[in-house]
Amino acid sequence: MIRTFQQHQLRRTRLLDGLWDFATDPNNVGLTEQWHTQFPSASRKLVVPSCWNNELGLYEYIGAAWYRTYFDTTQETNLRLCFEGILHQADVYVDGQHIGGHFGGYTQFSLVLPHLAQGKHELIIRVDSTLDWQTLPTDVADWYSYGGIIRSVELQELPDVYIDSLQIDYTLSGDIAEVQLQVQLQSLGLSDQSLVVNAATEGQTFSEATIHIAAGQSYGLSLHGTIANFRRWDVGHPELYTFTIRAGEDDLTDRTGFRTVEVSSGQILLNGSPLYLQGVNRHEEHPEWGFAFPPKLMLKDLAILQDMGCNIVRGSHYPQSQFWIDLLDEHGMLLWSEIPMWGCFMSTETLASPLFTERGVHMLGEMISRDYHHPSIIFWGAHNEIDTRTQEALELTKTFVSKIRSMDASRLVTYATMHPQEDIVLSYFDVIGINKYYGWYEGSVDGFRDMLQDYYTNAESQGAAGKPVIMSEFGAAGIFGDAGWEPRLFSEDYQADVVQQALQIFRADPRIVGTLIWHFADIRVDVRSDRPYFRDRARSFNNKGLLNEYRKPKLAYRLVKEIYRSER
Ligand code: ADA
Repeated sequence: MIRTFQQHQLRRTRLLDGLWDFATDPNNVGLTEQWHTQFPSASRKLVVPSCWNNELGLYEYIGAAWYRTYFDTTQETNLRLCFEGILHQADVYVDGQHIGGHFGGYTQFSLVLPHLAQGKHELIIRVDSTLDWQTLPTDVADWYSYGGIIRSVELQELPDVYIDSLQIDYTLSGDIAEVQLQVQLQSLGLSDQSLVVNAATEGQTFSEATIHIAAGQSYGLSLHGTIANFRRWDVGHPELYTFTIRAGEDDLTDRTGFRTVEVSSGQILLNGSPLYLQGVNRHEEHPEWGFAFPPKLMLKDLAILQDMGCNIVRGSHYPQSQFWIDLLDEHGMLLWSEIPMWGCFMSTETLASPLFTERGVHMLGEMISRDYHHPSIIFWGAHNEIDTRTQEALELTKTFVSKIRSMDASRLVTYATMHPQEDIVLSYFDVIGINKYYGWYEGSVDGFRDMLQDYYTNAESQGAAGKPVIMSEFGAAGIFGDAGWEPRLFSEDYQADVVQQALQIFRADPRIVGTLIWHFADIRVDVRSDRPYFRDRARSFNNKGLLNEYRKPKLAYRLVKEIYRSER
């Protein structure tokens, strides 16, 4: 996996990233012609990870495509293939056999191949980037429909008993952290085994266990430890603890930071102190790389966020790379993480679809289990801009929020509403995010004042008064370099005016605990002729970035930096 730290010392891992064979399949003949056993000869090479839409001739391609590579095993081995992100449907074949599939482009999955014979193996993946009304996102999304293997592919050699998962939980009291490590082991062996499982962090050893695991079975155990005088993770104070589990011949290292997040008297408290959140929304996207965003640029994006004076970023609108979240952990920057809910604002049909709900619940599960340990994440976002005035949205909200709370009670649950004045789901959340675009889609910036008043009235009528409010999206488009003497629509001046005035209103309202400007940088948008949406997106970009797509600052960036770095 591409992380900022090493996860295994004992388990052998290797990345399969590099040049793969690649063939598009616009008419979907690959399944009938069995391309998984006979890869088409008319293929080309493509780098993994990448998005195919960044290649010549494939800019507009949405549909199926096939990828192939090879790997060797020097002896009979148990293998685990880990896929960090494939947009959107993946079907995996090894040596002609279908070994598994996965839907959902922004969460990782893995497949285990027990006792794979020694030799050269062929790995073929059918990827389908087609979206529709029941997918997350739907086929209407305000970002580019990239397809491909967007994140790394890793091959791991597993011993007969391996560590399947680790969950680190803790309770803090005074300067003592009580830590519980839940370890799930899996046997692939043909005979029972006894082995020692132990854990350590920073030289401190935890309780140790000798376990007996039956052939082919799984085994769960928990190890405990106490850390005295622990260091708290906080904004700008990225104190992290690295835990290493050893189980027989296998190991796993993961990392967390100790901190508390709660809501009290209309405030968000981090480690007991009120937080005022200053940030932006950020897509993990770049015109040259699409969603296969390189680590080098992540470091630069982070430096820009710090320069601007941000303490939070919203991972709009999907789980972002683990490398990015590792960096946020390491720099004391907060994160709002969510699943790709986009395109459900026009009708409730999608919200009522059982398949859509099931996919959403599954993605929430995958996001939370992948990212459970990151101290930077303080919010799980359940959905974005669905029609939260409706019964369908209410039912979906209940299902999503209970899924989130069943998996993680240590973080706050939020969402982004575009109907704050009539919203009926407020009471299910800890924090309310409001997306509104006065000064752009609706009237003048002053409209924010009446909207907020109406929201507070609505919240009161639903027993949700006093919940902390974040302005989770607001902004205006400004084309980079278009400046003048007057703030015309689409100019840098107009955008800067809207953002500045809006921030003044929000910062003066004590019920608002944070602002997330839409958006960090301009992003590419899908405006193909068969897609009637977003025809107002000049240059085929959402131009509401404070930076352009190549991270050059606009006027609004400089003003926001001044505001975010000043006292409220
Ligand atoms: C919405 C949406 C964003 C973006 C924005 C805009 O609030 O959540 O993804 O599309 O509007 O620019 O209109």
